[in-house]
Amino acid sequence: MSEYAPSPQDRFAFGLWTIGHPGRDPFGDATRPPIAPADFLRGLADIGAWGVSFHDDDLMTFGAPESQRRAELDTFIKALEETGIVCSMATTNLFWHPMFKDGAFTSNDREVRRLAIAKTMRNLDVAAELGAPTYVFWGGREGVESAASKTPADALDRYREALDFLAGYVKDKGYNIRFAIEPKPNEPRGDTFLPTVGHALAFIETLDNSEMVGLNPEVAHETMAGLSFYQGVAQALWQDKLFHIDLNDQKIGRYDQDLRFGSEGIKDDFFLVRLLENSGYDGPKHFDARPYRNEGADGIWDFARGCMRTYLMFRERAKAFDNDPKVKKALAEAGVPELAEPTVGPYSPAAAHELLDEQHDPQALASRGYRNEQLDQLVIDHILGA
Ligand code: GCO
Ligand code: MN
Ligand code: MN
Repeated sequence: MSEYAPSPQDRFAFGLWTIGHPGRDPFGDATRPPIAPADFLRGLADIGAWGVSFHDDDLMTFGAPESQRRAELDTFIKALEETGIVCSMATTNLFWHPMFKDGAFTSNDREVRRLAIAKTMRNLDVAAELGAPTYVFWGGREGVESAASKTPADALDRYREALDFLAGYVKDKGYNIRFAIEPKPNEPRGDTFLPTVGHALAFIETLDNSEMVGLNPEVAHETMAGLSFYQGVAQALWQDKLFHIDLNDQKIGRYDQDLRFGSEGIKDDFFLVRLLENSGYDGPKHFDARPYRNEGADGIWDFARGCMRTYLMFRERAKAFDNDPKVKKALAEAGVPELAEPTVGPYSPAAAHELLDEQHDPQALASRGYRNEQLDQLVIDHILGA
């Protein structure tokens, strides 16, 4: 057990809304009492976690007088200092209050849109004070049920306008903060704008300060859409856009489940951990998951320890996989290193001539075997510890 004990170097982080989730769902009320933010930090320190993230409303009561909000923040800052837990990410709650029912940055009501931007600016100040390097934008209510209710191009214009304005604010204030967009296909809206990693990557390129904006992809969200999270994260890394990550788990085709990391899609999770570990990604490993609704006061910490333990087991298995001579041989037989070789290099007339002069034997090429069955069996052998 102890060999999978997390340490702060592992950079495991949890959102204030995760472990302490009271178990409320659309069909039933809370099953557990909430945890005060300062107690939450002490719990995180006890289990060897490193970081914490928060929505403005998790920390400071929405609509309360400024003096009360400041006192709530100060209590949190004191607990951060006492526990050594790092504030690794901040975000805005733009989905809970009924005024956001038609969206926030993309609400049809201009006053709601202006309020949403101002609410984000105020929490960017808090994020800067707490030293959070990443600010997440999850478009909870940015979407539609009725396609007739918003012109998609106008909604995307308003989304972009908000992010451009907020990036301007961060630069103007001299804050050391980058933005990370968190795509999700649906829930709570019928259709959400920027539904997948691919949509978000393309959108980012249209922003004024695109270098400041990357992604916060989440296991559950790509999986809900039936996509491979591993492939999405790999492309985000390839484009230098993996700024943050939300780890949890999810069955394909279900409602948003937020399951303990590594509890469902074991094969994709194995490849994900291998990818993160081999890529040099040094951001937080942030768990955005919640304990089963039938857990009590002890069970919620079993859940949190389980997320980290499984990550560390995958890390160990991935290392063993990469060091196994049988795997190296199978990778070579599958041609994996060959794909890293350039195909034709940059264009030149000489290279084009050379290519056209080449003789190829389609029959011989077609008869090659790639031995993927043996390779994939080795993956399974390693995951199952054979
Ligand atoms: C969800 C999302 C949220 C966001 C959070 C931070 O499906 O509800 O994953 O948990 O990650 O609001 O932006
Ligand atoms: Mn989610
Ligand atoms: Mn999330």
